[in-house]
Amino acid sequence: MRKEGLMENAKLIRMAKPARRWDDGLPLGNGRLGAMVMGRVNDETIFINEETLWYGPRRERSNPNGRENLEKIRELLMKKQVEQASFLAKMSLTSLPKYNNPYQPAGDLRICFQGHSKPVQNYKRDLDLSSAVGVVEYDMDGVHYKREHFVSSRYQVLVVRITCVSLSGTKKCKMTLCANMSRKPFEENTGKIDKKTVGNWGQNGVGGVKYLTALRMLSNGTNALTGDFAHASKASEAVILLASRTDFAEKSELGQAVTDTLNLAEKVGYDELLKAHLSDYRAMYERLDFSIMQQGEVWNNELSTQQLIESVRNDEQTHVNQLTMLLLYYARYLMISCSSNCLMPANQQGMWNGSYEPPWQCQFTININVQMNYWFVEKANLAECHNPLFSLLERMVPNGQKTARELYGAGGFCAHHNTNLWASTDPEGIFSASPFWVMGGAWLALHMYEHYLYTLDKEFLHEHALPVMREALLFFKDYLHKAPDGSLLTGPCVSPENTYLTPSGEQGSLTMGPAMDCMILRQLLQSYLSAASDTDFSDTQEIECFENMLMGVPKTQIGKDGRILEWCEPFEECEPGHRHISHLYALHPGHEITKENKELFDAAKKTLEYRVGHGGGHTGWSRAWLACFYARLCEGDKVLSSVRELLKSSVQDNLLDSHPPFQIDGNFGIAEAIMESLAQSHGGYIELLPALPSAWENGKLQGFCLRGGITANMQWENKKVTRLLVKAAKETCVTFKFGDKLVEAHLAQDVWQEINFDI
Ligand code: FUC
Repeated sequence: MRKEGLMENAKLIRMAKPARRWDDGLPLGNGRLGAMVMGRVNDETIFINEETLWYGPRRERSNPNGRENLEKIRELLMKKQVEQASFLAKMSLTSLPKYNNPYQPAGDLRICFQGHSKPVQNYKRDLDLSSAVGVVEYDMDGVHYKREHFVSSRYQVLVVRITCVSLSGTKKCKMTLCANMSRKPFEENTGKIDKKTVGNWGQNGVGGVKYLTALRMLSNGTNALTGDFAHASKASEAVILLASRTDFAEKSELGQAVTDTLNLAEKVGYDELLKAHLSDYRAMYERLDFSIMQQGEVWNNELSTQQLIESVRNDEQTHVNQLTMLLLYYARYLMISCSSNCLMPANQQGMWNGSYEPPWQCQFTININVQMNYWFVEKANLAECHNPLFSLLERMVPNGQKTARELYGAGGFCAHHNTNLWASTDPEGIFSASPFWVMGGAWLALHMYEHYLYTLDKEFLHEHALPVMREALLFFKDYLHKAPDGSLLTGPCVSPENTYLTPSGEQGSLTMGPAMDCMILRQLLQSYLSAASDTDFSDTQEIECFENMLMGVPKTQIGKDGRILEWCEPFEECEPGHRHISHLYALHPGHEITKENKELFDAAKKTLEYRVGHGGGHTGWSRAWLACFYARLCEGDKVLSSVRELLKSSVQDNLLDSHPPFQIDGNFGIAEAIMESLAQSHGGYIELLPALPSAWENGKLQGFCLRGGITANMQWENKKVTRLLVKAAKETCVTFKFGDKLVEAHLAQDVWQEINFDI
């Protein structure tokens, strides 16, 4: 049974022509296997990704001279000799070698049709978000051609069904087509794998993962293999099944694993593959329903997504609400497609990558980007999509213990600003404003705590969250530097990835105790202490040590001009409109700065105004973060302006976020901003419609989650909550807030209950 309202209008990403670049494609995926569909008429290319296919081997990269130079670098920084400190840090703290190897494509699936070059009419390339099926359709020479694509999670295959029917009903139509895999320019082996299967295989660099991608073509015509092609002749229906694996996590022999997968998919057949896909996908996708359509507005599936976006660029209002809804639906679709039932979390491009030398190696950047990917997942009722991030984090812990020991002589674990398939925790790169930053592990550990706050899953708290949080804190116990005034400082460190000017005109990024570090550390300490003090994770002595640490972490400072200080001194930014706004961490995603704390709240507002006034938000993800800040500042119309700006300047025609180039964090970050405008639960109570833009005056949000184990259905009219139904995972007392009204409610476990604001 469908939930009311969900299927009224299919939610489509609609393209009117084939893609020109790989990232103009339709992204499909099941977390492990990704496909980007170009939709070309004759020479079709579908870019294939396997989430563990990275280049090169696992490497140990710690700088052997880090530890011996650490105190010297700190001394120089404390004496404000920034240039000398940076010079020494560059040589002694950066890794050997410097860069992570890239995440790379599994290859291109090519599909070619014989005699298929006549003019085309009625071309459409649609991604239906409510079914996770991508469709390419067109007419040629009196025949209607249709290709349906989806990636099955249950059966681990990409399925492409190609059909043709005569438009007049008179003519019998048949296709002759072939398919193969290639991997230009890194082709190692291609050919037959068994009598119905072809593919490509190899090892991705010396010591790298071994991979195998294989496909079969099944049709109602004649099927055969020639060279490294599978082909079908005289068919009116053909189904391509494709599977891909690496030996990173595969226990059985690759050929066997892939053949078994294809055998099973072939045996169950197309109908079962589709049925299972729809049922698995919809079980997650349909948990949430969102609408902000105003009276008289209609969902428009006639226009392409590009035309809808173009209307916003022309300053029209007509389709802004539809696109806002699409942004949230799309973010949920993308998250399910790249981060469910899999090993690796969403990387910079989710899991889609058509390049062997992708931007920033398409890795996991953990000084904002990966965290941004996951901000919205709990509230968007996709908690399990967080799991791949947690398993990567747990694999980072032993590596980070080694990094902590070798580079800083400290216990516990730490991670720097990038990680990869092998859960690397070393500093990455040499650009002075990014690698020297030890907060990656601590920030990610807070994601585990957030997961607990949303789910109240005590087992997860005890088995996963607290152990990782404790390891992160043990690092700081040894690593923090005691300044002469007794405060405990991180450092050498940076405020990601900004640079300052010293009063003497020197440029620097290396520093001690920047605001963001203090904010993350304070939140981690407070969270750990509130959850662990009555368990046996830490003995009294350790708890006392963490409590002392909490007192020593510098408080957030406000400068003379009323802005929050980004560094421990009132330095001027070299780039006042810098894309990172790290010193507002405590406003969002942190929750130290709330409207109850007026001084900091006002300072946060000023900080933001200054950044925006100097051109801030020029990358997609930065724009999305601005929108999140505005939601926390309860400025709904500015959230909407940020959504508009994102649509105007930072999305591609297929609505994928653009840095530029394509980077997925903005898609996920804007979903967080939309959800935070509608409900917030970080301040110890639940606030409804805290930042509602005027243009969203009526709407509904059904099936969203809040901290405290709460699921809720909300409707509003004329900007007033008209219906609120909530259910708690555990019996609890909660305060709900709407405007000035407060309602205290006692919620029984697992019972839907109505909350009435008497408006
Ligand atoms: C951080 C950002 C860049 C980019 C990269 C992947 O380094 O500063 O803008 O998003 O990550």
